[in-house]
Amino acid sequence: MAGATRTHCPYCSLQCGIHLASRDNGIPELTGWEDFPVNRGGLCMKGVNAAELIGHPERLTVPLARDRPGLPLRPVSWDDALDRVASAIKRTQQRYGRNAVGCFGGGGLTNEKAYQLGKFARVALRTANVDYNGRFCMSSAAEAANQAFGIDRGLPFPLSDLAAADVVLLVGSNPADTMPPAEQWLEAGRERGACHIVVDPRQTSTAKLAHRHLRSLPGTDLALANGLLYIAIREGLVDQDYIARRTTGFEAVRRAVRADWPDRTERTTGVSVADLTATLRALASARSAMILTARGAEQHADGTATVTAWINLALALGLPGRNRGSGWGTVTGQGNGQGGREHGLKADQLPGYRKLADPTDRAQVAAVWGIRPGELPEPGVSAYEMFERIGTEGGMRVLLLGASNPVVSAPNATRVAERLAALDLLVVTDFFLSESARLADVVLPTTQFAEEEGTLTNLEGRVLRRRRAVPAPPGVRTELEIWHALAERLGRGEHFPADPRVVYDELRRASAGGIADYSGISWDRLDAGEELFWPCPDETHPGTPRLFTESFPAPDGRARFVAVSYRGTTERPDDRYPYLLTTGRSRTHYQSGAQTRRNTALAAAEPNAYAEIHPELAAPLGIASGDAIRLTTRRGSVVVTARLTDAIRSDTVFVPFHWPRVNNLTSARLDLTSRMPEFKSCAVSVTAVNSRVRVPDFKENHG
Ligand SMILES: Nc1nc2c(c(=O)[nH]1)N[C@H]1C(S)=C(S)[C@@H](COP(=O)(O)OP(=O)(O)OC[C@H]3O[C@@H](n4cnc5c(=O)[nH]c(N)nc54)[C@H](O)[C@@H]3O)O[C@H]1N2
Ligand SMILES: Nc1nc2c(c(=O)[nH]1)N[C@H]1C(S)=C(S)[C@@H](COP(=O)(O)OP(=O)(O)OC[C@H]3O[C@@H](n4cnc5c(=O)[nH]c(N)nc54)[C@H](O)[C@@H]3O)O[C@H]1N2
Ligand code: SF4
Ligand SMILES: [Mo]
Repeated sequence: MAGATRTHCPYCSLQCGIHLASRDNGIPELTGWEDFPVNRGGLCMKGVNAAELIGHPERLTVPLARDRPGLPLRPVSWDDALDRVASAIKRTQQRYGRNAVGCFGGGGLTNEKAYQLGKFARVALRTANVDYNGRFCMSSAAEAANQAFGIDRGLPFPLSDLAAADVVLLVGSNPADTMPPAEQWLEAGRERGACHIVVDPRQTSTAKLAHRHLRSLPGTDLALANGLLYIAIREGLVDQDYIARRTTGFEAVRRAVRADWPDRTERTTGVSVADLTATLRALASARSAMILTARGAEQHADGTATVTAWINLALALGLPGRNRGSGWGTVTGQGNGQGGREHGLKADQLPGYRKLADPTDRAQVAAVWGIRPGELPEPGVSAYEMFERIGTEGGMRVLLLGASNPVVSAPNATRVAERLAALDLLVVTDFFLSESARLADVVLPTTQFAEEEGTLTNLEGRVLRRRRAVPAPPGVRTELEIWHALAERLGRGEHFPADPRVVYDELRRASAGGIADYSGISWDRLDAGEELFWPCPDETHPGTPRLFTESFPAPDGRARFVAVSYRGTTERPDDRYPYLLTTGRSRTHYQSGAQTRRNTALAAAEPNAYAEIHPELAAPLGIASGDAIRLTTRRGSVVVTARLTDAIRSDTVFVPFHWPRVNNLTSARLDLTSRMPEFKSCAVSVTAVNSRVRVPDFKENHG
């Protein structure tokens, strides 16, 4: 489209290409970018409607502050707002130490902003308390991939490889709803005769399109993967040659699964022996086969071990790096969920996927940052733990939060909201007054996608340019400008340039030689239309669309099997809480809903929170479709609308988390290594609600 700006959707990790063409009313026309190779013009309903975010009447355009707790937020000048924040930082750090001030970011931030926020925490604040919402998203898969392959890049191959896979096994992944334009690649495979298998307690849109649906019990994916590996070993279907040439550690895994015989796996997972055998044989006999995991498998207290079990199966079948259409991958979620975990926004990380605990990594990054390695803090605790420890010894008293809405999206959210309220100062940077921003003492209005320049890295590890199509409303500042202004007040302004291109070039230098090496990926190359996937170590390097074709990035070049066993960590149903609750997404809304609940079309399509329940579960309770029902767990309770469907297991309830209070239900049991919360399973009770009680409607849930 002539004269239109080529950029990307503000939402998920597919980062569909869009065109924004200016119009007289100031709201650009948004259309799919036909030549962009990921979506090829396709958009989902969230993307199609995203232009309404620009010029939205509820857009924040002036800083807000509360003069005392209990008083309302009122407009203040930028200087006033920034002075309040800077003096609280100084005062608090003097009195309680550096870690009393913390930062929390999000996977929607551009690479430049993710990098700069991580650096701001380490260099301007010198605090160990920094983490981000990717902890709630990708951390289990990242941990497992790092252990097995020595690298974590969501898909180690381009998305279009899905079309080349003869068999695709999707475990807890519902792309037909969560990434609809990606369906075209799966559809191309099915047209060629490929076989698709879905593991999900619900018969999702994705499962309906597949050839086989394994309706497993939530929280049992580890047992399922080990059970499939047992069958592969028993039937002599493991790839002995691949195991010998390309891996280490198989013997321990073979021993670990020796008791996972099929009828036992059937009892644990609810998947029949016939389905287990057919699934394994399909995977093992295909010329090319892919195993993809997503949040359904990963958001559990045993999420890391679960992903490890699926990677073990993929390795035993010789899939990673075998040919086009084979391998294991995790379907990254947020717009820059991938980049966010590479540039040092995570408590234990430095840019280039370096480790804060590693002396060499510290020295390298400190040199780029112009500080002594000893000035860098030690690794801090994970997202939920940071919230939990607010106000305690070593915990935060001042928090700078942006690009996340944890009051809605964090587990055990009542507790999180209570801890946030206990802060001396909460500073939220956003473009809408989200539920979390409403709790803030200072709110800083910032730019959104169509008003800013930068880069993001999509689920394939492809680096993309976000481009400015419209000017930001007067009074709004970019986050790079905000951090520059704050750093100046803290005496470290020269370390924090506000120009995204300058920040990006520093990011390239900081990542050079690291695992996620961006040094060869310049804005100029991207603007010239080059398709670049990291790692890309110099400006003549073509980038790396496919990893593992020759070797794995470990010192010995081999992938690692890691033995894991199913222990059943999920909160068990009992007499009081007789069902399993699982949570996830609807097609209509995005995440905490802060953006999509403000969209006219999307809010009208799905105005309020609902739960999917099976008619067999509903009938004895006297519940009909459309009734208000109360869901109660050991942590809290919420009223939602019942949607009866036989597409879900009759012992399981599903509720999307896009509305406030749903996460009052979920459990904050954390995975031992990744610290991922158990969003995807806990015990719940369901009761019919007196018909006078209404489900809170859109207006009340809104903002
Ligand atoms: N419409 C929409 N799209 C989105 C988002 C959004 O909020 N809305 N968010 C984006 C982000 S950040 C992410 S992370 C991705 C997530 O994308 P997905 O992982 O596809 O989404 P979820 O709905 O969280 O979970 C996927 C499926 O897991 C199933 N499930 C639940 N428990 C279990 C279990 O124990 N085992 C198995 N095998 N399956 C289980 C659920 O029924 C669900 O269908 O989506 C991205 N795209
Ligand atoms: N029960 C349950 N809970 C879950 C999940 C689940 O499956 N079940 N999934 C988890 C997952 S995978 C994720 S990723 C999280 C996501 O949950 P959140 O972290 O809450 O993500 P969003 O709703 O995208 O919040 C983004 C906020 O930042 C704002 N924002 C967007 N872009 C920017 C920016 O560039 N700068 C600034 N300053 N603000 C910006 C938006 O307006 C919005 O208020 O939820 C987790 N919570
Ligand atoms: S699939 Fe994701 S990136 Fe594509 S239009 Fe929808 S939300 Fe945007
Ligand atoms: Mo996510």
